[in-house]
Amino acid sequence: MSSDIYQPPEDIVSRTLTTKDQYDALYAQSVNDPEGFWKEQAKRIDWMKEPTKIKNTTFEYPDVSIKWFEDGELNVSVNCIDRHLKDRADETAIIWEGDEPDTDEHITYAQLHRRVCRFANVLKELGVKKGDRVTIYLPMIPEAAYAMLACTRIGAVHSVVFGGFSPEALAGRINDCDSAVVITADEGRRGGKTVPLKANVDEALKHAHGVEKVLVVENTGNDIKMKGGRDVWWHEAANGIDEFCKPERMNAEDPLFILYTSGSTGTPKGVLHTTGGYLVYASLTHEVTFDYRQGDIYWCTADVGWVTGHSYILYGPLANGATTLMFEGVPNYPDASRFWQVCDKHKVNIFYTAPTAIRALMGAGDKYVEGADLSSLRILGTVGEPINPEAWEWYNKHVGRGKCAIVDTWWQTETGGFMITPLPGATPTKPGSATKPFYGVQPEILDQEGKVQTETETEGVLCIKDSWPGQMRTVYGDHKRFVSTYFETYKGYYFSGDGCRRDKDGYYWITGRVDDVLNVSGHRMGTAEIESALVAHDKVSEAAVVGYPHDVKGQGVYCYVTLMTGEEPSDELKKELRNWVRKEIGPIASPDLIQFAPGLPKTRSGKIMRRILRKVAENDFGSLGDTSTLADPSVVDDLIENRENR
Ligand code: 6R9
Repeated sequence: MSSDIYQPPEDIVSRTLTTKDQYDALYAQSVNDPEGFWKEQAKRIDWMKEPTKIKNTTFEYPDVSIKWFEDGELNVSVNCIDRHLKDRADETAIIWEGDEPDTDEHITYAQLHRRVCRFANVLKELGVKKGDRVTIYLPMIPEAAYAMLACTRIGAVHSVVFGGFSPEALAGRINDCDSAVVITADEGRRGGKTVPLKANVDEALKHAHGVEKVLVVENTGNDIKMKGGRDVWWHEAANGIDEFCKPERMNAEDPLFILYTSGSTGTPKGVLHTTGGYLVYASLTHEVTFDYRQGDIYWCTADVGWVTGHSYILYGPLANGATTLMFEGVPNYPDASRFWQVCDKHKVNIFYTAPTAIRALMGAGDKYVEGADLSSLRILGTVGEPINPEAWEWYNKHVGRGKCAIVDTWWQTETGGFMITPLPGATPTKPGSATKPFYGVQPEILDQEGKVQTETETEGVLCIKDSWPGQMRTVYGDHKRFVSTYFETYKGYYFSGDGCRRDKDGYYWITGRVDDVLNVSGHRMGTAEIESALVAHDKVSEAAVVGYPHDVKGQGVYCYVTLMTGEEPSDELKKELRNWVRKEIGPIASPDLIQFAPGLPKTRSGKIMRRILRKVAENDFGSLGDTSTLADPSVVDDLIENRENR
């Protein structure tokens, strides 16, 4: 734990939205009088019908129910676009920066309005109605934003699937939410390579039978196959279509989007967010945590396929009338100076990225960042995993040049927006700590038995005591799973799945997942998903997957694989299995290390003892703990002897 404390930079304090005193007062109000606090905050968005009921929530097991602003009516696209037209029609809503350094586009709010309306009208022509689910499998091009906003315009529920997911993963997500329409592009571009998105959709649709229409955006222009009657080119469908689309009146609790995320068991869960509470929360957290000022150029480097892209590329910033930068490329293409060149090119004021990117760029050498000016930067954010103090210090010194505020924002797909984070002008920071709770958020640390830890300085699992408006409402189609995943183990609390330490100053330090979820380069994946991909290979009889510390990715994927009788271990087969997992799930789940193990450590009841597998993967043999309950303790020696070396 780093003991350094950094005071908010003078320049920021002198003109901040939120001073320390204001934070203290508002935080106190937000937890003492949530009704009053959120009634006031709800005014930041435009309602077609103002809510009179503010909060109606209970974490009481098993009757968990979460409703915010439940009699309010609104439309998200109106809040993100139309309401800015009066004053800011010709200001830039989206700066798009392409994969190649010489490609970019500025899209004004007026243009965004026309394009989203046209997109919405095309969806209507394809038969999409309020409440229908639409799967979006697009690269980071402006059409991804148009498609998402178009869904909100007509009340359709989008499910964005990250373009790096495989056809199999895509098919599972299409089927789970019953999408009849998929929006994709011919191909994507990333780091100078193309991604065969349409071909992946074709492959996925062999296993997803409910899809009637595929809307295809022409992006690279390379040849692809179009299936008659099913596939429709966006530019053909949009030809001559009306440039106005009347926004649908939505209830605050109508579903807004589904986003699939990994848990410790089974298939990914469809996290469902609803309309009113989510938008209030995304817009408030964006403004306050980034100390956002009208006119700022704001860049979040995430992909819209993740929640960070939803809340902090699209909905939060656009609801606030910001200029949001959307980047198609990757941090190290053409070289490791790309991020910094983009910051200089567009005079970015607020920059938000992931620790894994910071570590990778730090590893590439200081010369890439030293050549950049970066004087426009004021606020730097990080998200996705705990940031190690070395990376924090490097970010502060080399990117922030010691004059920026750093906000380490802890939150989850499930929380919709920031939960624990510093505020730039209010919170002294400590490298590696997400610091203090956001308004309305009451973190509690519980021990394994579920006892709330009352001392300030403590460690345990991180739970949240009461609801906040951005909270997910259910797992799509499986409310029981929602209740059992988040509210069963620690009754009366939302259980985050993260471990956490609180220091003597009341600062929170997230220590990582306490369940079987890996965080590889800030991407969440369940060990169970990778295991089921491995055992689906016909040479594999059994597999167990754990994480191990990785310098750049945070965690790496370590796979123990038992082969079918008669199969010979080989480097060739390792390669085959690696490619297999990439094909089954996607490149982000690619195994880093594969160890062939004749047997896995199991209890007599047949449960794999992951604790031991983790220790071996971590190279920590000294503390294997009690192995006497194993059915065959000798397998452990074999595991240690044949450990994969990094
Ligand atoms: C937004 C997002 C959520 C998990 C979460 C935690 C980890 C995210 C973090 C962090 C430490 C931070 N996490 N931000 N850990 N410090 N600032 O990443 O959502 O993909 O659902 O992942 O990521 O473990 O539980 P999601």
